[in-house]
Amino acid sequence: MSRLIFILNGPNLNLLGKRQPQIYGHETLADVEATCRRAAAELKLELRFHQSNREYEIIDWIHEARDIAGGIVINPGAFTHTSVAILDALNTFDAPVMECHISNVHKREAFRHHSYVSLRADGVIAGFGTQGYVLSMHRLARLIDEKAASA
Ligand code: CA2
Repeated sequence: MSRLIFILNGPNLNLLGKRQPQIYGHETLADVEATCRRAAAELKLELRFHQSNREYEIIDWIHEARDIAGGIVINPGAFTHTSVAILDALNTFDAPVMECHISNVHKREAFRHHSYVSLRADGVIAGFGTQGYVLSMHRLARLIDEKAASA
């Protein structure tokens, strides 16, 4: 099982730390990436970290991950609630998928309560702030370790 994981971020997450800190906190996406890279080193994972405002780019990264990655952490942003295409792409990926939201989407508007991605995700985390990314990585590392041990 590959120890390479992809962390994929959807639209507007490039603005993290620059707007709406009351919802998304003060850390920038670069801060989150640095934290994830430190966690990856501790967990002996290799990491590819991406963000895009374009649905097709996220789909292309999921396709790229299909042949090489042991797991995906995805915060699809607003595509969570709209994108059958991202769900379809994730359904072609065989290794574990963690869906991660910085805010507690269930405490927010009703349209955020439904997630297409949750139909595929092996785990979902919401409302843990940016710490949710590292928690998702720990879960992926555990699943990768367990799979390796049982092989
Ligand atoms: O809580 C999350 O992580 C979300 O996936 C974030 C999405 C939102 O549409 C989802 O419902 C929940 C929005 C990302 C927007 O990120 C911004 C960050 C800073 C300033 C403005 C937007």
